[in-house]
Amino acid sequence: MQASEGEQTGSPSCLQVEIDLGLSADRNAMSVLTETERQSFWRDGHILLSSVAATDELSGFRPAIRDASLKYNTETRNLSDRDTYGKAFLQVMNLWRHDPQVREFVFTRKFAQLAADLLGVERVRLYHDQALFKEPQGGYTPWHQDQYYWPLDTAKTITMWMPLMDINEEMGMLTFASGSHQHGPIGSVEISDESEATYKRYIAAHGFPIVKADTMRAGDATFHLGWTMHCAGANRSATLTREVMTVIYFADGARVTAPANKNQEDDLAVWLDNKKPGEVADSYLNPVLNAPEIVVSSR
Ligand SMILES: O=C(O)CCC(=O)C(=O)O
Repeated sequence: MQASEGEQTGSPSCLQVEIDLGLSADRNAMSVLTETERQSFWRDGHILLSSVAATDELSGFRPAIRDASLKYNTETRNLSDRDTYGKAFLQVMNLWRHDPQVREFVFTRKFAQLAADLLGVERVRLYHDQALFKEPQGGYTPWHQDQYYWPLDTAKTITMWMPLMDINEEMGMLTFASGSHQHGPIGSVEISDESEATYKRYIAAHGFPIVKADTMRAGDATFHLGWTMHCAGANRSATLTREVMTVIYFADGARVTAPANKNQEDDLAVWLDNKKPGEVADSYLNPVLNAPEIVVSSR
């Protein structure tokens, strides 16, 4: 994301909230956010929270996530043979279905409760998880809006983006156009050179502040809404892979919409078990993750 990084205006600091949730602490529901934090999230469309996972416990999950993403990765081309999206990261999804330890991580109730508290809803469901490993010298992640991909009738969708290692700006920091979610769907374009150009133009025209952290510790996390425009820089490290795990949630009760594009058709089949438009998105692939007991039904 060289061009775009050049465009970024200094580094306005993300709102940083000091909380230590710790993976092994009480998994019962608890509200840890203030109204001010929730309001800033809805104003900006994103928030950075410190120590969402305790470092020592996260380090226990890191090898499982790394091993599973290597095992299930299907990208075999050299970086130089890939398009812009392909260069951005190795993307391996729904690892919770393959590995019990990764499932424990993805099903961490506190992550889901934070997502629910930020959205201001009682319960959230899983859309999918994804490991996003940006290889050494991996390319930038073009500007985009996630919800372009999601056939859901709610804007109450949220991604938790958590580095599994300490990262700095040189390794591909997630970068937000603050307030851009308030404009809803713009451009209807998938992640690509075209989305980079389209959203960059739009962001410049509307003067959204560009916000990213300089550094993040392992276990810190950002949360962003589905319509928040965002991108990430290239990984300029010659040796280090940027290891990030994400979990996407949506408000319980959301219904499936008729797919608006081919990507939504694919998402409907793969992440929502081909529910029909109008049906509640509550398939076995979409358990409620902040309930006292997480129920995963089989098909
Ligand atoms: O990790 C990245 O480079 C981009 C992540 C992203 O776009 C997302 O999680 O929505």
